[in-house]
Amino acid sequence: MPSYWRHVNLVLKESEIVIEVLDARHINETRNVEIEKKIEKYGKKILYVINKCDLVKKQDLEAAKKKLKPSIFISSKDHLGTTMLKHKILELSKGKNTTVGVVGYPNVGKSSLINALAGRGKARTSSESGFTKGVQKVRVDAKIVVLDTPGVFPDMEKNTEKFGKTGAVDYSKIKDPEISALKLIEEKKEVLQKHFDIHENDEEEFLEKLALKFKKMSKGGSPDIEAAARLLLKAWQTGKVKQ
Ligand SMILES: Nc1nc2c(ncn2[C@@H]2O[C@H](COP(=O)(O)OP(=O)(O)OP(=O)(O)O)[C@@H](O)[C@H]2O)c(=O)[nH]1
Ligand SMILES: [Mg+2]
Repeated sequence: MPSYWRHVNLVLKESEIVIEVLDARHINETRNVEIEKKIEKYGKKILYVINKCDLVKKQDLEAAKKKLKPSIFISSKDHLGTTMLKHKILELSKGKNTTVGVVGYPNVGKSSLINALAGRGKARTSSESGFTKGVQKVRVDAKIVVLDTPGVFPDMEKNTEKFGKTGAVDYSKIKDPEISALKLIEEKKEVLQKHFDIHENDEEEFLEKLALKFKKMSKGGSPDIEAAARLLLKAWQTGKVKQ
């Protein structure tokens, strides 16, 4: 078992409440069924926290609100929803001292959420996925201690398409970035067309036009599709594209 998983297992055992952080742009895709099963097995209370809400339209979140219970919507970046989150934790702990584990896919904003709760930079964050390596303990309130964990995805999962879209694998490191870039264009076409001001419906043509627009050319003088794909994933992963 990779050492990251060992950290996560330890945190699941130590915590009374477990927050699963999800990316508002990819709520279902960033759910980790393996972790959710373990939370249930250990009899811990789960709280879904949907982060990066500043990047999506409010109406897109309504369906998730009904499906995921209990859930809270926040933006760690804009410090929105964090007071509500603290109240929710205290409601679940019935006002007692409590330890809260924070788990989720790489790069969903676990460390940022902890900082937003603490009101200052206690947990280290980075736009690079896989940044948190071990467990960090942060007191965010007189009654609440939070445990940060490294991001993990299910062991069984080897899904390049999804890793690029969700930022689980960094845009600079991902192999075959075209695979996830093409999928992302298919799924978020209008948003990306608007963001890059490229009004092209065909996904491959879109990447070509993107390469031309940003002067990403390969040695032979043709559009460098791989470079364009990385550029697109970078903009998406670093939250430059608003929906
Ligand atoms: N737009 C936006 N970006 C956010 C938000 N929360 C976090 N981010 C950004 O997402 C990136 C990842 O944040 P981290 O807090 O390091 O994520 P993490 O889940 O701890 O990542 P790992 O430790 O690598 O698993 C950083 O670039 C953050 O600035 C948010 O609410 N809105
Ligand atoms: Mg982290």
